[in-house]
Amino acid sequence: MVLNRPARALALAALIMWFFFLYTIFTPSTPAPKKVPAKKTANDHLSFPPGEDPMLADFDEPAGILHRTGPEYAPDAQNSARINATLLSLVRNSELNDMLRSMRDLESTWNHKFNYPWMFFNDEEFSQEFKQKTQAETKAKCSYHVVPPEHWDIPSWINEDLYQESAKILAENKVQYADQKSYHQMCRWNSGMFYKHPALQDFQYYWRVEPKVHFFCDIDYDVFRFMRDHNKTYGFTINLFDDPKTVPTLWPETTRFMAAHPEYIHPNNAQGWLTDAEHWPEHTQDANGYSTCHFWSNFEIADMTFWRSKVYEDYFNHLDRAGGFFYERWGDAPVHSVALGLFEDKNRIHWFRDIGYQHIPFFNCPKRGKCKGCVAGRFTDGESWLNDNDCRPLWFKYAHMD
Ligand SMILES: Nc1nc2c(ncn2[C@@H]2O[C@H](COP(=O)(O)OP(=O)(O)O)[C@@H](O)[C@H]2O)c(=O)[nH]1
Ligand SMILES: [Mg+2]
Repeated sequence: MVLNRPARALALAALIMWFFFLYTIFTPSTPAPKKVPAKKTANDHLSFPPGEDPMLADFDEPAGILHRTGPEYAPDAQNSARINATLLSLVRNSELNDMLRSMRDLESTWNHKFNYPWMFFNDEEFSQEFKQKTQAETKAKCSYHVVPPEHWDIPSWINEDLYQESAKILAENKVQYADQKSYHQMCRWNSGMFYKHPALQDFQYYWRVEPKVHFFCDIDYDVFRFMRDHNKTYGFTINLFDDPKTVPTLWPETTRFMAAHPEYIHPNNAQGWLTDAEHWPEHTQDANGYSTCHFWSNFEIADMTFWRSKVYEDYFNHLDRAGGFFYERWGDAPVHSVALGLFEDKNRIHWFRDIGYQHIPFFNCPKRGKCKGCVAGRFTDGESWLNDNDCRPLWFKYAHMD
């Protein structure tokens, strides 16, 4: 059949409209999630596709109003601009020198401008030397607190024989710190106890600081006011995969809890990040459904209102009764992260990409003029397989980069 020119044009237009119709019907209305390269081998070190590492993009400070230093941030300011927030550190007397190093970095990059207080916690009394030398590092007020035994001691329902037996098996499986009782106690305290300390009752926000960490970049705004002004619950720098052998029943216990309390799950949660089985399938399988992705909690800037909520209290009590802080080696990082990923609005979690940070062996090192001492984009200075532990691509896929 031969068509004349107007008929051909008409047929062509109809064909184009038909394809357009098919395209609109079959294209999903929400954009496809960003592709994350699946990990295929243990030597696959590619965390981000080439050119997509956000740490190699220029970034200075978060957008919006930021509060700068001024007389109202002087240590003894009458009408202080500080909010009810503190720097917080659980530390041993024996770690004094490492604590001083952390303080020096944080004071010089940030706190000498804002003078937030330092609060030190310990399961025993701090020595005079510890008190004198830490106070000498800052113009801000330091205070020293002993953790009450009821927050630190191993709970009565933990069976000592079973703990010993489990610790032996974990140690045989090369789980780090498994046979160090105090490490389990520390993880439990950081998970569900620290914010109950009487000295913290009037505080809402904290910045957790460990001994022997580094801060590389000048931060010129009040990060606590940033948290409050932007309605943030939790701020992190590094997002990691965990060793599944430390948490084999954390996810099964969590699913049991969720089944009993479906109402606790936030509609805008980050469950996909917690359950991704594509990026590192063996890990998710070994951890019985948990990707093991977690915010690395040796750095935390957070609002304790979340930890003090009934939702989190119920969750922590459920986990505590299940015994995994002792029979396994549940860390406060996965516990905090699972709770945040399920029960909090993921938009209330903030990546502090501008804060250059290191806790051996990992870094968060941005490309900013205000950083010195770290290499932009470097994730680890340890062996190259450690790069596999970078879980940020998953957080960005299932949540966001803000
Ligand atoms: N006071 C006290 N602090 C502890 C104890 N165990 C760990 N910590 C602190 O808890 C934090 C984490 O411990 P760390 O040894 O750094 O563990 P890692 O970062 O997982 O290797 C650090 O701030 C330690 O100082 C303890 O038994 N007593
Ligand atoms: Mg540490």
